[in-house]
Amino acid sequence: VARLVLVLGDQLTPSLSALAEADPSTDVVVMAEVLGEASYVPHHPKKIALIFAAMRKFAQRLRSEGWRVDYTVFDDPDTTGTIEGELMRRASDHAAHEILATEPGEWRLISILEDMQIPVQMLPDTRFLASHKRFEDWAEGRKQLRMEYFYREMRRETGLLMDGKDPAGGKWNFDHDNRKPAPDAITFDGPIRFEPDGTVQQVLDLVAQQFPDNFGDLDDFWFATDATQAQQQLDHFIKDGLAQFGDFQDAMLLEHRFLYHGLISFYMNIGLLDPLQVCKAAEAAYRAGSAPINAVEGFIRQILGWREYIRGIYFLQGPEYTNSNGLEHHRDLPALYWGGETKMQCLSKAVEQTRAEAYAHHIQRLMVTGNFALLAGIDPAQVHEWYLAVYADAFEWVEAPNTIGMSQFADGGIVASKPYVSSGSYINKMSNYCKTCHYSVSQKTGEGACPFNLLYWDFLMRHKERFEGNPRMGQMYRVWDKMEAGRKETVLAEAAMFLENLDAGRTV
Ligand code: FAD
Ligand code: DLZ
Ligand code: SF4
Repeated sequence: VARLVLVLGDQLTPSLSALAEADPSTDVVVMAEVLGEASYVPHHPKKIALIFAAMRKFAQRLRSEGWRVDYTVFDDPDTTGTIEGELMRRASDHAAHEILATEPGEWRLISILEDMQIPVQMLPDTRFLASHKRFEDWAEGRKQLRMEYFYREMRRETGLLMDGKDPAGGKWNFDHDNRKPAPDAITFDGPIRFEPDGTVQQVLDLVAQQFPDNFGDLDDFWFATDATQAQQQLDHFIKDGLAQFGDFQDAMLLEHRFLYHGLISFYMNIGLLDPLQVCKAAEAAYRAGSAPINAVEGFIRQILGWREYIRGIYFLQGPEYTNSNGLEHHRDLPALYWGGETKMQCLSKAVEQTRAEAYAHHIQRLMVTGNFALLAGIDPAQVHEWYLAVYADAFEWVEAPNTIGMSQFADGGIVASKPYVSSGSYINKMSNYCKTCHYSVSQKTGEGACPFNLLYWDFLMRHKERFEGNPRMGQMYRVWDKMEAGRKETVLAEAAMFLENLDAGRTV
């Protein structure tokens, strides 16, 4: 009797646990492009296209390897429109009474599978370096879940960048050498732009027709849509970008959307690249002398450390995590996040490139769009839905702890030990945005003052009780204390005026 094997749009890995458990001679793979998954947030059209195109190619690959794949295209006239509906339909076609699945990366889908009429055998997702049990064991009994300590254990366990018992280069973390301001010239050309083939073009036509109103441009689609192409992008980055990754990982430039970033999160997240192989490729570059330790350690830390840690937090915290609102922020997400006009150059550019590419790099997400949302007191659930919608690499297990936790501090400090807030000076230091901005970053108050400068103090004052005692923030409260009373009043009044304009939908 056939069993069904569910393969989701972000599970496109030949060694997927559900496939490994199944028998190609009797079991049937179920893959489905469905409205349910394509509309739980208004995904960027490029994200939908990436997933559908990669799903179609993965199904072809499975078929060529001897699997029977029952594949639902989005416009199938008989579609039920949901994963559970399609599983039931296929179960009745094949008289199947068992489903094999690999645990989805979202509580919503896990609970749907758990509630199915047909028994679902949910297998662990083994495409990660730390299992749930491994992370739980690490977290057990700790007062604070600091990524750095988890990362060191992962280094020891995997042997990545280890010289015997010691970390390669003599230190666990080389961040001290990283994070330089933007350079004048960029020598890495970013993503390989894969020309759409027949399959991709069909998907692009479909997405254009079915999702005409979603935020985001579909034209100029360059993503890799199979494992071979994804590997080419990785090789390209390791060869030409990695060496400078560390130095400029926090830099932002008007003219360069990609700088020295890997552009591989989407591929790892949907299963086209294996994170351990990515780390090994980076380590090989270090061992061969083609990339320095500060770059390679920094890069491996993002994947072996942050990516695994973030996933651990998502599953440790449970389904309610996305409702966290520890700072009680309730302002609606302003229209500028969806491309509404703004005079703030940094936000305008970050949103513009997000609309064009379904990509922004970490510091744009954290210190521009995230920082502004946090300073302005935006409802973290709305911020979370925005990030989940607009980035091609966004799946809840990785997006939510980054947004709710790291960026919005809404989880009360599980992921971040202090809120990632800054005035305009940080953005000015790391980018060239301010040079051509309507606002003046050096101006603290008055007509034309950078809004980040006002909102920064407003945030600190709103949450004085909570943060004044934080050792890493106390110094900023001392600066405020020393400020002249009249000036304090002006700052807070101007911040209030700015927020009033924002709420009223005026262009700010
Ligand atoms: P690089 O800069 O080249 O970094 C290499 C790899 O490290 C990335 O591909 C990624 O897999 C990993 N990585 C780096 N930082 C993180 C992190 N904080 N968490 C997890 N992995 C990390 N990343 C996602 O994959 N999906 C998301 O939905 C997502 N949402 C985010 C939301 C916010 C508010 C913030 C601040 C960060 C978010 N990130 C997310 C993390 C990070 O911004 C992206 O992983 C990175 O920008 C992807 O681009 P890249 O491949 O060029 O990365
Ligand atoms: C994101 C996404 C989209 C847009 N569409 C589909 C789809 O049609 N079919 C599918 O199987 N998966 C899709 N996905 C990915 C799922 O939403 C993802 O598996 C869950 O969010 C869990 O990470
Ligand atoms: Fe952003 Fe302020 Fe700089 Fe303008 S001046 S780009 S608003 S930080």
